Amino acid sequence: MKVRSYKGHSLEKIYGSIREELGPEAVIVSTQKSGKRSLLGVVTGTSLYEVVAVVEETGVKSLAESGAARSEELHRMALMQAHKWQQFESSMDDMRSQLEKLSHRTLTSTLPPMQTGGALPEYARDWDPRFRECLLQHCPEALNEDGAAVCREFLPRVLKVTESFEVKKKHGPHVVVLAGPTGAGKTTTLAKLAAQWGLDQELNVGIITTDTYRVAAVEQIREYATLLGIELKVAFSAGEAARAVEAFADKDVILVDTPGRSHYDKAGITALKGILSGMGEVTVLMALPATVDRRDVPGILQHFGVLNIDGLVITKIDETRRYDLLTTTVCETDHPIAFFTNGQRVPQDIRSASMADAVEMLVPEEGM
Ligand SMILES: Nc1nc2c(ncn2[C@@H]2O[C@H](COP(=O)(O)OP(=O)(O)OP(=O)(O)O)[C@@H](O)[C@H]2O)c(=O)[nH]1
Ligand SMILES: [Mg+2]
Repeated sequence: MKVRSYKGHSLEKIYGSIREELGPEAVIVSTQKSGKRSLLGVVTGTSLYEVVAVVEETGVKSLAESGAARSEELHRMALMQAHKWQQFESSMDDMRSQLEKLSHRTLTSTLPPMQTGGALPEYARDWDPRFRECLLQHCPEALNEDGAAVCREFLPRVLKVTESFEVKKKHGPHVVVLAGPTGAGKTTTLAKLAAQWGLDQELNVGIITTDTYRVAAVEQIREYATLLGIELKVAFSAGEAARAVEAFADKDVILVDTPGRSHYDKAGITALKGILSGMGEVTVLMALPATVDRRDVPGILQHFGVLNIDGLVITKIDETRRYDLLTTTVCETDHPIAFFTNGQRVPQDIRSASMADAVEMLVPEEGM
């Protein structure tokens, strides 16, 4: 393992040097800021930063595991598990694609001509065909050219939202994990929830980050934690994650950040599952950007499904006006939408998912 210390006046330049010299796997261990202090203790003049970064020289291993042999054995076991899991997943993939083809054929063969013609109302044109089929069977008027009002009335029977996500404190802290694709908004959402629960509801909140893969990921969440005055623990392994949860036994709620993963990165998602397995009972919320192509939603939900998702957070709803992906999420999963996020501002750009919002997103009132 390489450990390097960097000094400079600009964090951006320091991170650049770390990235250049140690590569993207480097992990920031500490950042210290110093400067001349006036008599009243106020830092004056230009700040000087000292950043310590480490990187494994061969593969990624736990930083905190002290016994090298134990660490190697664990690493070897993890690789074997990942390999077995990949074999299992690829046979499942084959089965899934066969089933998808079959169900697609069955559905499209039963669709009446109206479904493929131009007579559908604007709002339903890009909806998941399975969703339209459901409407056609249970409330066909909802797909008439002037069916918006009927459709708005029917949608609450099929959409699933939490309305109000409750923090449960029955047997120790409620552990809430944010998982999902890269850049989906996990860390930002976590900071919004931490602020809402910690500041507005005055709950005792702790944050654990397991995202030790990217340079600056730990720094990003550390900044939020510091700003919010919330304790943060960094977990590099399943063992550390378990110990961090134990150490936060006095908290009402523990928010856990995870590294972003492409849904095709099965090994990465499996490794994440391993880390979470040490945390006991957890509620996993999956961040899914509203901007995602709805045709990618089945793959994302299937691959992240190994984490036992409990609910969805639809992020970035401010970045699009098309919410067809909601029709696919309903066809793919029973998990309710717990939150919508609608901007980059922490903490205000988040709200509990309401049925009224979900209906409005699919059939906007002005479209009537
Ligand atoms: N417009 C908009 N931007 C958002 C929203 N939520 C997050 N973002 C932005 O999306 C970008 C990525 O957000 P992060 O919270 O870092 O995403 P992440 O899922 O933690 O990313 P990784 O950890 O790299 O996988 C940042 O620029 C956020 O400000 C949202 O609701 N709306
Ligand atoms: Mg993040």
